Amino acid sequence: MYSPSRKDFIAVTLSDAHSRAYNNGKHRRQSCWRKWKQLSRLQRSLALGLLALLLVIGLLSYPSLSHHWTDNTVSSDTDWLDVSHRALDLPPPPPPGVRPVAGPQEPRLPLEPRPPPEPHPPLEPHPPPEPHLMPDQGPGVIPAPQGPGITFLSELPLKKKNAKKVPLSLQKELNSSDTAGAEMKKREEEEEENTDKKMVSWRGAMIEADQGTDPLPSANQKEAAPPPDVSTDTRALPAHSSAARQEAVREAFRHAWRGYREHAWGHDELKPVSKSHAEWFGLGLTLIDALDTMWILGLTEEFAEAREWVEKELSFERDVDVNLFETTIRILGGLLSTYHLTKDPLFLDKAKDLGSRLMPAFRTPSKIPFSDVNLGKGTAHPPRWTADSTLAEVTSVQLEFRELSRLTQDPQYQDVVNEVMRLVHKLPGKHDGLVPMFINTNSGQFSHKGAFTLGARADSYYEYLLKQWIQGGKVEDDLLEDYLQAIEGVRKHLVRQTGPSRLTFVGELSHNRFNAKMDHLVCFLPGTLALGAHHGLTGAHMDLALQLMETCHQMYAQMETGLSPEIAHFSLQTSSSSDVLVKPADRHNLLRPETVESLFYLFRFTQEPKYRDWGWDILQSFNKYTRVPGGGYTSINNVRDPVNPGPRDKMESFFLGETLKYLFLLFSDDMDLLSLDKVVFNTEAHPLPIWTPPPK
Ligand code: DMJ
Repeated sequence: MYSPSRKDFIAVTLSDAHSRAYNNGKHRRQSCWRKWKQLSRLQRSLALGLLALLLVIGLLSYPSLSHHWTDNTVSSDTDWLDVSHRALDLPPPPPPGVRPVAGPQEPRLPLEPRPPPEPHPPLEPHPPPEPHLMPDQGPGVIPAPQGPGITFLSELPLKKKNAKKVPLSLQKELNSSDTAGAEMKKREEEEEENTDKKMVSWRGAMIEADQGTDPLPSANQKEAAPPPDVSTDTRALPAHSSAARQEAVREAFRHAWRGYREHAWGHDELKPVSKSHAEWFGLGLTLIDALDTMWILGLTEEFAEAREWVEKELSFERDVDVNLFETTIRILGGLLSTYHLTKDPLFLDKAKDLGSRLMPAFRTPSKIPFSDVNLGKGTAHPPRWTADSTLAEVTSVQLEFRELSRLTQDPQYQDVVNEVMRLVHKLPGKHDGLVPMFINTNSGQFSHKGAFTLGARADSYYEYLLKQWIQGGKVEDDLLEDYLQAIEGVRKHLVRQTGPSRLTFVGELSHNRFNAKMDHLVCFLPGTLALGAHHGLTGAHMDLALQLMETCHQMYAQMETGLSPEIAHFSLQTSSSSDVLVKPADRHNLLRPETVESLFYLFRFTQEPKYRDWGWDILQSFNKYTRVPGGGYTSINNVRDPVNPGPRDKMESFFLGETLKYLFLLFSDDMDLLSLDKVVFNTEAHPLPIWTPPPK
C-alpha cells in the first residue's frame, strides 16, 4: 500500500506554492493593463512625456556621476602612493620627519625587502644522521656538538670580483688551460645572468630576491656533475657576524675539499695547481686529518663519503715506512678524536690497528723511540744519517697513546710513552727547563746540546707537558713541574722586545748567543700559555700570552699579502724602521695553523673581538693569495709579493685538520662547543677528552 512520505509531502507543497505565485503574477499584469486602458488619451500622453524627459536627464548626467563613484572607490587607499610597496610586501614609507623604526644604526632597513624566510639560523654543527653515529652518553666523553640542523646555503658562482683579484701567478695557472679559461668565462656569464635574476630594483636600491636553501648535492650527484667553483652565499647574514664568518670557513673548507676530492682522493696530499696528488705515507693523510673538522663544521655528506673510504679502503697492512710522530698526531689523533665525536667504532678499530703497528718504534736500547716504523713489516729504524730522534717528536705522541690505552684498557701504549717522559724528566743537559733539540736512541742522552728554541724540533715538547697534565686531570706533578720550569727558562733566556715598537717575541739560543729569530711555529705558545692560565697557572703566563699574540698578529699584518713568513727576524735596534725582517729563504707560507690556533684560545678566554678580526683578516688573505681556482689552497713562496706570491703546488693536510678548524671555532659563539674544560687538543688540533681524575 502506498503512503506519502515526508519527501512527497514537501514536493507537493512546493508545486502548489509555485502555481499560486505564477497565477498571482499573471493576475497582477492583467489588472495593470486594464487600468492603463481606462486612462484618457491626454493622461496617457502626459505620462509617456514625463517618462521620456526623465530618461534624457538620466543619460546627460551619467558621466559626472560615474567619475564621482570611481573616485570614491580609490579614496580609501590614497595613502599608498606607490603600489610597488605592496608588490614587495613592504610597509609604506614613513611620513616626512618620522624616523624609521630601526633607528639610525640601520639606515638601510626601510629599503630592504622582508627578511628571507628562516635566514639560515642553524649554523652550528648538527646531530649525526645515523644511529651508529650517536653521541656518547658515557662519562668523560665528548658529546657530539649539539644544535639545530644546518641549513646549507645554495652555492653561487664564483664572484667575478674575486676572480679578477686572483694574483698573477694563479691567474697564469688558470689561463694556461684553454678549457679552464673558457669555463671561467662561462661561469662569469652565468653569474651575470644569475645576478639579474637575483636582484629586484626598487627606487634605485638593489634588493636581493629570496635566498636559496638548497641542500648540497648528494655524493652520487657530485659524481655525475662536479659542482662548479662557487662561493657560498653569506649575504643573508649580517656582514662580519660570527655566523657569516663561520659560513665563510665552511665555504673555504668545501673549496679545499673539492680539489682534494677531485684530484687527490685517498692520497696523502693535494697538489692543487697541477691538479694532482703527492704521497708521503700512502695513507690518505689529508682525508683522515680532516675527518673531525668535517664533523665539527657539520659537513655531513662530505663526512659520510670520507667515512666510507676509511671503512673500505684504509688499510695499515702495508710495506711502508712512516714517521712515528706525524702518523701519530695526524692519523692516530684524527681517528681517536673522530671516534670521540661520533662514537662510531670503525674509527676506534682503525686506531687500535694503527697503534699496535706503531709500537715497534719503541723497541730501542734506550726506550726513546726511533723516528720511523714500517707498518707492514713491524720494523723500526732511525733516519739513515743519524741515531738521533727529534725531541719534539718523541715527546709529542703521548696524548694519543695514553688515550688509546684508556679506550682499549690495554696499558702497553701509555707505558711506552710515559717511560719516554720519565726519562726526559730526569735527563741532565736542560738549561733552566729548556731542552736540546735531539735525543739519541742508543744512549738515551740529549745530543747537539747548546741550541734552544721553541720552534721546529722542540715546540710541541712544551705544549705536551701542559696538555698531558690537563688530560690526566692535573695530577701528574712531574709534568707540571717541567712545564713551569720551562716557561721560566723561556722568559729568562728567550723573550725579548723589538727596538722600534717593543713587540715581545721568543728568540733562540745557540751556545749562549741570542738569535732574534722566531719560527711561525712558535705562535702556538700564546695559546698554550693562555690555556695554562685558564687551568689555574699564574697570570704572568697570560700576560706573556697577550704580548706574544700581538707579535704573531704583526707577523701577518706587516706583510704585503697579510700572511706570515715561515720565519721572522726581529730588530732590536730602536733606530730600525721595521720590527719584523724577513730573509729571502724564509718568505714562504705553508698555510700553517699556529697563529689562528692561539687566536682561538685567546678569544675563548678574553672574549676580545679583535682576535676574531685578526683571524678574519688571515682567512681573507688565504682566500686572496693561496686559493686555487677549481679547488684547493696552496702554500706560497713569497708573502712579500702580492703580485706573484709564487704558488708551491702543495696543500698540507694540517690546513684542513687545523687551520680551518681553529678558524671555525674562533668564530663560534658557542663556548661549549669543544669546551676547553672538557677537551684538550692534540698538536694537530684533534680534540681528545680530559679524563675524570681518580678520587683522592
Ligand atoms: C702540524 O703538523 C702540527 O701542528 C705540528 O705540531 C707542527 N707542525 C704542523 C703545523 O704547522
